[in-house]
Amino acid sequence: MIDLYTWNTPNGRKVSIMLEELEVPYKVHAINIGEDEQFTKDFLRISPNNKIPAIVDHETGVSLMESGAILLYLADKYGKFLPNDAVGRAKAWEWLMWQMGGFGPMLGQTHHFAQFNPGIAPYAEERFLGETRRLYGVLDKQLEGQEYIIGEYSIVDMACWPWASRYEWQRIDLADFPNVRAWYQRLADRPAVQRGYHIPNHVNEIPKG
Ligand SMILES: N[C@@H](CCC(=O)N[C@@H](CS)C(=O)NCC(=O)O)C(=O)O
Repeated sequence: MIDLYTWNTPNGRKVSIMLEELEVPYKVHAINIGEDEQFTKDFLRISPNNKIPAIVDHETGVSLMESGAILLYLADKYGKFLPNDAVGRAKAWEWLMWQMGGFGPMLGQTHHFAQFNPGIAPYAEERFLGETRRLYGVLDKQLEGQEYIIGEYSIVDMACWPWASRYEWQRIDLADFPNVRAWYQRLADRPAVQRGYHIPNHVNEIPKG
């Protein structure tokens, strides 16, 4: 059994989507980051950086933070959603690193400055809205002529999609990025993505794109 510590955010949803895709049993522990539950002593023992998501896999005894590391661990453990060959795996790592270093942190800053605190820091708003738009352009180009980010459906799609599902907060019209829009809707149609999106709570419908 795997314990999943999470909240309804893009980083949390990456892991609940993966666990739903894998169809393995797991127990959800809601960590309400709006109520600072990520700072409790008990949670700190599991997630030393005080952030969700985190897992404890009781079968192997491992406790993990960082969504990218968790996705790689689960993909390796169950032998799914990651290519087997060296080049295929390198492409997966490349785009997973792109998500973890760009299409996540930059979009998160856009949420803070443009969605939650508009007008307070115009430079930051302009910078992160611009960077967000640029990153959508990069993703659109990568998806040209293929259904999934590295060709086959993988943890990379699961890592990027929850961030794209906040396109409204990022002032992105997916119509401007047709390949991203088709990919976004393709994933939104997957039952596992739909189930994973609503973990730990159902807070809103999945944006249609
Ligand atoms: N690099 C980390 C980032 C995790 C992260 O930023 N989690 C957010 C929610 S999406 C969080 O726990 N925020 C609470 C806080 O910053 O105090 C990952 O990918 O797991």
